[in-house]
Amino acid sequence: MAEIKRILVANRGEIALRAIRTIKEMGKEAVAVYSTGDQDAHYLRFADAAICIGSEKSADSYLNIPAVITAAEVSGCDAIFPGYGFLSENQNFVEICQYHDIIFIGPSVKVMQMMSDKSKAKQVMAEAGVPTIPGSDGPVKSVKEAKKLAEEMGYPVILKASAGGGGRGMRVVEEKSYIENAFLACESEALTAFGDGTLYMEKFILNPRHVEVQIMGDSHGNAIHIGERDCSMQRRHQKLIEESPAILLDHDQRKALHEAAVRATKHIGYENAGTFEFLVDKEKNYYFMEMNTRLQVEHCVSEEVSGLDIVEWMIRVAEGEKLPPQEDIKLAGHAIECRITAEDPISFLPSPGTITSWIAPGGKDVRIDTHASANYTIPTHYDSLIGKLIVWGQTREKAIAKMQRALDEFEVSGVRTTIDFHRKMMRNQDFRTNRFDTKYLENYSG
Ligand code: MV4
Repeated sequence: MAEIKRILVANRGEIALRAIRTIKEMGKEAVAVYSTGDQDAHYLRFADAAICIGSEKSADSYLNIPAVITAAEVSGCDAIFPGYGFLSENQNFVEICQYHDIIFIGPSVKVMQMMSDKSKAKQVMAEAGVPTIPGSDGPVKSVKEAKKLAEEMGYPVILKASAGGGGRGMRVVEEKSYIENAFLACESEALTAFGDGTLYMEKFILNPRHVEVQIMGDSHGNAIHIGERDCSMQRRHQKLIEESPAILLDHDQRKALHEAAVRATKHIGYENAGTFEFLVDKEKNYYFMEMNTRLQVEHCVSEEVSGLDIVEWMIRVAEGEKLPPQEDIKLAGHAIECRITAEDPISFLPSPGTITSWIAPGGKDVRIDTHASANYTIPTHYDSLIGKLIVWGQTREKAIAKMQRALDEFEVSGVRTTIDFHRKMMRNQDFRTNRFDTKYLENYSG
């Protein structure tokens, strides 16, 4: 048990603010870091100290390991909170933290490494008795091998880069005549993008749903789940709407999914917060897809249905505390999150600029996680997420009604935002009646 007193928040924007809030509530000190692009961000004032770590280019600041470590050292931090993106899944960074006696608030290098190799991760999950998508047993090493396997499995198949993930480095192959070109192109793209051309193959699941389970493990070997999230409403691998629970699952399917995720967490000795991503097919079969070894943007919907503060538990686990037992995690009601980005609500093209007015919704069970406000200029160097609107209701219908009401109150001028997209979606019959999958927004035109 090592009490953490001062935490460096190695991130920016809404997630930096989200972490600072919990750190302060825990009676600890928060040290923010910022790039020159974020020097006017108002959340920096909420931290106990703020240190400039470089220019607005991420590589010079938020991804600059020596700058981040130096900031932690000079400010006397005993731990680093990584958030999502940036250094959150950088194994080298975790090792360097260790070397400097700084606690990395996240999983061990060992499990990060295991899960970052997507082909290896699948094999480990199969070992743990978690269903995986039918496909190659490990990497596919040649065109010849790919042809033979695809023939046996039947088309369509999907080739995936072992070093990829999150939709990067994939190729769907519809039939035999495309396999050779697809394999060679996918291999060379993977080599360029990740420095590793290793590929594996799976049966291509048509129009799946994306369901993920929030898990946590502690240093005493305990593992719990905090329910699941449906993240099928996405566009070009960018999630737009997330909700918990995933209503497509019945009680028994949900229970089996949760148990598989907890089994997997224990099997790999996972410590801290993580997410197991699953594909769910038409017959409601679920298959492990990949694991995210970090806090995710959409963790808030799990917080709203469980009442837990996941960031608080990440810190407590890093201090060596035991997690509460599964029986104490009571999931209730329905939570929905709409991601608000500075993008055109129809084309989804970035809409940079200054927010001239910002009227945010409120009321019971309405949560807004944002670093934006009136007069805020959105820096162009980072992603376009300017906030998350999260609501809770006793039922999905009530949550949708609340989200609709909250979105109708939300007024942002100066930049275009996805608020209008979400307004339409809350009224969309397919969304309301749960008739959508991960392909839905590809064919959607408003
Ligand atoms: C698949 C698939 C269908 N079949 N694998 C996309 C993200 C990456 N984690 C894996 N992805 C997919 N893998 C098999 N065997 C379809 C996708 C996929 C997808 C998955 C989840 C959410 C949105 C998606 C959008 C397109 C493709």
